[in-house]
Amino acid sequence: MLDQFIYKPIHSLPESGEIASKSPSNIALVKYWGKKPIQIPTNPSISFTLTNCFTKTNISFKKSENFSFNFTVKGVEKPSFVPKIESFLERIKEWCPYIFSYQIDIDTENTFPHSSGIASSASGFSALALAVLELEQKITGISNENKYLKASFLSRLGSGSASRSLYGPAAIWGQHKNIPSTSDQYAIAYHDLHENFKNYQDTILLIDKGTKKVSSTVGHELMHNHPFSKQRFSQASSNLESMINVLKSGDLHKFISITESEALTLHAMMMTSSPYFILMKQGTLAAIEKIWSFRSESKVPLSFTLDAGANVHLLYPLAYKQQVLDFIDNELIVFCQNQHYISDEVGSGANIISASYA
Ligand code: 2P0
Repeated sequence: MLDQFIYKPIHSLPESGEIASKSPSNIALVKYWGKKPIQIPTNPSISFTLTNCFTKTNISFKKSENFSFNFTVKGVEKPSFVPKIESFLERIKEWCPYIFSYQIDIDTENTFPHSSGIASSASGFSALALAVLELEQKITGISNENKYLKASFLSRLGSGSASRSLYGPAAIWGQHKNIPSTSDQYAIAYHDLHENFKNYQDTILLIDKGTKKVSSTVGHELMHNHPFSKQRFSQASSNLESMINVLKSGDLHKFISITESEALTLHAMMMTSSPYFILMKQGTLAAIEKIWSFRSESKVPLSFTLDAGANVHLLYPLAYKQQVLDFIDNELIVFCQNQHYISDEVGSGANIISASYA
């Protein structure tokens, strides 16, 4: 099944070059929570790809007898990120041996504030993987379709949710017996969106900007021997199927109920694991209650979802944007640290900004 990702050079390696890529973050509607080695999900997931929260990555490379890499964020060295990138490069070595013929400088930049509580691993690894695949395309002439598929496969080896960031407007990762072409190895694009979901909005309330209390690695591990894991994995599979029907039909009522149930279930899993965690803050709960009252009074189809943290993602159709922004300013902003929230919307995935070779 992975034969399609085997490296088959037909041209010689460029002496040097520079590639810039960008890739957005994504927000899961049906959540990935639990994995097996190496980065194989224990249930399938689907996410909306975002637009404004993205990582821009620049790689410049020069042929060298000895492989080395240097990692910077906006030109400043970040030693704390190096081990993760090192292990990523080690994992992709058998699939992309050519990178070890170079000395590589990787510089990266996020549009969302670092330590805003928004994970940069999804956008970061997918931007890096796509830049690497751009070089591979130069050497092998693979198709654009395979370039994105392999970039998704490599991204997964860096961070599971990163596999979904390559494509918009939505992406499915993880094998599902009733959904053709799905795979545990990589994500596939999902395009069949009803008009209601075109340009769907995601406004992110930054309730707690601190670093995550539970790393995703630890979080996924909590699903091993979890008393409810079996039920959870089968629930996620069935929610994915229902969600796809909803995305096609435009049933906003059902969208709200699946999305919110998924968010609360993710947190319920963490509250019932051993050890247990509560990642919501008081502001998270207060915001959820306000959202429910607002929805019931205004009939605006506003829903929320959560990542593995305290921040609240508000999801709603573009047509209600002003009404929701007024609601945020009047009632929700008090729960945001430094009154900070991020306005985002569904987007089209990762792309190459520039590439030059010598
Ligand atoms: C998701 N999350 O589906 C779920 C929902 C957070 C909550 O995937 O260990 O950073 O790098 O594979 O992808 C966050 O976990 O985990 C995540 P790794 P990742 O988006």
